[in-house]
Amino acid sequence: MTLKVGVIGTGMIGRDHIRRLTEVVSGAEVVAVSDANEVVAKEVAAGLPAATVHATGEELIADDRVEAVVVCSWGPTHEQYVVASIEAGKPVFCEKPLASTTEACQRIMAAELAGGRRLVQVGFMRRYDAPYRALKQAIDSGVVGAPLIYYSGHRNPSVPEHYTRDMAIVDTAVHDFDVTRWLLGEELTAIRVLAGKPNRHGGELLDPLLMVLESSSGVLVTVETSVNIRYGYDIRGEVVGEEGTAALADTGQVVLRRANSAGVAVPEDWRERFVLAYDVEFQEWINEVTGGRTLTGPSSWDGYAAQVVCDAGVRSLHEGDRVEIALGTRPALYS
Ligand code: NAD
Ligand code: ISE
Repeated sequence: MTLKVGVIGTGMIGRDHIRRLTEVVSGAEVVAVSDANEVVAKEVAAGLPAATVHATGEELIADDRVEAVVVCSWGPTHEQYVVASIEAGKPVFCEKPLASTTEACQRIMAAELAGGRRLVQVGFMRRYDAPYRALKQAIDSGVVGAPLIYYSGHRNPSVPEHYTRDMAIVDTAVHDFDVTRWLLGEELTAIRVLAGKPNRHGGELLDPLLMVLESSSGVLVTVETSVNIRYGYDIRGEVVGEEGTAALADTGQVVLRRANSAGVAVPEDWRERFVLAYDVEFQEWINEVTGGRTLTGPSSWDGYAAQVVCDAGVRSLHEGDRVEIALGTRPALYS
């Protein structure tokens, strides 16, 4: 069976996911696209065999040919499309963040819970990345003992013009919050955000940021965001356990030794670093949707939990204090 997909938002990641759905993974066909910028949507559709261009995302969701929706528009627009997809009874893969406020995430969960079945998956692709899966396996196997500290480093060489102060938390560190919850199998309960000496390439941004979080069993988590670090896109992760440590391996294939140093190639951006994770993420989603199976990827609850941590982080950044995080009870649909 081929899953007929409609893609809303044909910007950078929308186009990359369309390439993935058409040329890399099996079992899917892109039959409709839509973007607030119709010129861009038409350009993308011209490269596809049979894709209709819709003037609005809502029109695309209502299209009878569209069996599942992929949302790749800007974060603040996610809620309207995810809720409309749920109301139409169509599975929806939504790029992160699930929505840009805690309340919007709660409205999405309320709509999904009213239907009684999981229809939403959030694009937290790190869960599909081979080094992260190996790290989780190491933690779960107990080889390093009980985790005590987790360090998550998130470095971008530069960020676009529209990137604001809070985006280091809500757009960038949101990945670290999700992957930490997943690696530790625990919720995060408090956050404190610290800004120190700024990177001169960062302009008005507070960059880098160091966040100190606590998990429900007391694991200390540090998240570093450095979004103007120039040398490349670099993702770090290390768990310190009672009996040892486990760290993500560098992704380069070739270790270069020159000028008294040894090193591996550093990727340019997230597309290169996580290319295989995005592929696996989509293949598993397509297999589950076409097989009529319960979704197992990041849920609305995961999107909500990451957003609650983001909101607390932004408060901590603005007020300079430690902020407690409270999620409430997890509905059975997401257990
Ligand atoms: P982008 O600016 O390149 O593309 C976004 C597109 O959405 C633009 O073409 C814009 O015209 C369109 N758009 C804006 N409002 C719209 C609306 N109301 N309806 C339809 N289209 C609309 O941005 P991007 O980098 O592709 O990011 C898009 C989303 O993907 C964001 O939520 C971002 O956080 C996420 N993202 C995730 C990853 C990841 O690693 N998982 C990486 C990059 C981006
Ligand atoms: C971008 O939106 C992503 O999701 C990337 O994975 C992340 O590294 C980057 O900081 C974000 O801006």
